[in-house]
Amino acid sequence: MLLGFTALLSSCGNQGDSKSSSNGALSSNAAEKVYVAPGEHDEFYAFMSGGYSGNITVYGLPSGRMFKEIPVFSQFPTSGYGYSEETKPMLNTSFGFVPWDDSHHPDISQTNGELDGRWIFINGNNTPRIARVSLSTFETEEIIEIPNSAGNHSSSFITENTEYVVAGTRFSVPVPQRDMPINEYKGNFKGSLSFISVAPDNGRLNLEFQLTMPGFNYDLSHPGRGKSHGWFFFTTYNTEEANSLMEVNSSQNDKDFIAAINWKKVEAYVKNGGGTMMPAEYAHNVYDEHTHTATSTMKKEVLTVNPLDVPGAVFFLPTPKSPHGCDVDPSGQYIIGNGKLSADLTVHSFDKMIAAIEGKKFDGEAYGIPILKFEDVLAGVVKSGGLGPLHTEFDGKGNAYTTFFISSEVVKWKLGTWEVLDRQPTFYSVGHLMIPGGNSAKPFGKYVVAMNKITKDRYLPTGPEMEHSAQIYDISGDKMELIYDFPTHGEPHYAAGIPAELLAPKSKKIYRLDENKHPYAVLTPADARVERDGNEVHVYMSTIRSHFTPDNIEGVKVGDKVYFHITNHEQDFDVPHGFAMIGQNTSELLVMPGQTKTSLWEPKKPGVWPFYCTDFCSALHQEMQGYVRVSPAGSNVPLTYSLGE
Ligand code: K7E
Ligand code: CUA
Repeated sequence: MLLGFTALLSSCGNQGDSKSSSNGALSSNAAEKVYVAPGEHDEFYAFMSGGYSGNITVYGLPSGRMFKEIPVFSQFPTSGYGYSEETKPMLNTSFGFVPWDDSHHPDISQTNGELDGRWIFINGNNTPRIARVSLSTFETEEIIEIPNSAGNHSSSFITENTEYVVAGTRFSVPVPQRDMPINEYKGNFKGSLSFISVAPDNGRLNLEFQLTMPGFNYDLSHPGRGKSHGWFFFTTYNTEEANSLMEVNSSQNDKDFIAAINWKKVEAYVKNGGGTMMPAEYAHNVYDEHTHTATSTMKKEVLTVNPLDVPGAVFFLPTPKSPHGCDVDPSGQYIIGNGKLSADLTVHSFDKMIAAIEGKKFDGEAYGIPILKFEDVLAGVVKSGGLGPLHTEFDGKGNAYTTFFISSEVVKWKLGTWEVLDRQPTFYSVGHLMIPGGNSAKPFGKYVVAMNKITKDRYLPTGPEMEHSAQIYDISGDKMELIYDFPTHGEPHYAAGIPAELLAPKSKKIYRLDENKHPYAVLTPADARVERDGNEVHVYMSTIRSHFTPDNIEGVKVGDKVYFHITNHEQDFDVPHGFAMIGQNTSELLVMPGQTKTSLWEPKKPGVWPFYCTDFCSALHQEMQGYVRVSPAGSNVPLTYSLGE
């Protein structure tokens, strides 16, 4: 398949020549470049954040075909995630059940700075959370809430061996939270930067420590890599610490900062007993693949670190002007601040930063944290002529690509010489962009995907709101070439891409029935049964093409809580069964082969009520159905069920 694809590409010849695609006319070469023939597979997976959908959507590149939506922070009736008894605990927080979030930045796990395809992490921005999703099952396996945080935006970025997933707060808040006047923000609110360790064997998350920083807004972040491994960089804005009329008051300073954090130093300090344990309340939710069930634990304390207690660990790099994106090149040498109110890009040098720190050349301090001199750390300025730079990615060939929201374009420039090599319009108002592996030491610089905020006339109108558009540019030549345009779902702020060959071979096909440790599983249809426990009725139900066992149940009464525990006995790839009950106040369930899932039904009315399989599983799928007889409360109809005799 790959060979055929390469042949297709090399037959295209003269990419990037005079034919501009800005007039919307795609050359036949462009069509060939994105064409993935029926039955053929894409070259890359692209995981797009869902923004206000709270989830992740999975696409193929270059075809732009959508493969799946992975529910993460939002209830998802398509699969029953967040509705089934097993998955409800995933959405538990210290605020109770929160069935939605705003997810922005997916990041794939790395080993030695390269994508390893084990997990993908994503942040919940609104009710601060970090999720870990398995890239073999494509299921959300873990969600940890972040205390002392609000607007969990400079998240979720991982260090080069997945030692930590890092989560910074956008909004500074009182730490600990308390009732106080808002206009006493300045000097009193704090910004916490959280370091969550990832267990190398099973990925389990643990909030190791939080740095309690001055009360700025921490917008975005990226890890150091290579020579700068051990450091983490965060853009800040609102160093004015304004609390109202922000669009004016937080843009007064000519320069804000990039905060450079030597996390290895902080880690060593903590390992030697440093830091202050403080009370906190945050949920830690873990999904077990063998019981097919999530548990939620409420944590009670968190280790906080005052940056002033770890000398030499935290510095500020002046950066114009309310920077948004904070990106680090594949070598780890260059740290790029995208000043969203500036026309130029500021590139800092890691080597110069270290030299300035060693020479103790400071330009004052902010709340005791040394500020380095702008000129001492500056590597160069990209004078692009664009407006509103937001985010930068890298192709691994010495080039960087920056999005400009206001001038609506992607600009390609050269690391080291800072010269602009190319620019292409986006349609319209681009936010992030993504090159597979573009946030690692080893990018796969063949395509860049621009994620646009405004769609307007790109597709047939669908009422007042249009889905956001993404655009694929071929970047294998000297000039970028727009080759495709496709709609996305929710608001993909950022995305993470990975070569298909790193994921597809280990994608899970089934769950093994003989490894099913769900307490309500029925491992053979002969064990199917119905049991009453007070007003709770537990239905131990099996499904196999094309039958529910049991399929008729009598003796259920109004006021009962009926739990349908459904085990899918299939052991074939891609044969889920569904379950839906008339009048249930949750969604249907989709149960994967070998899995057990539970749906709660509280019957309201006497009668004979049907249930059925929602997934067209065989020629006799329409026969996959059954009835529950519901009698009035207090009736003495005995509990009986049919096993298909
Ligand atoms: Cu939309 Cu990364 Cu949340 Cu910029 S962020 S666009
Ligand atoms: Cu099972 Cu349709």
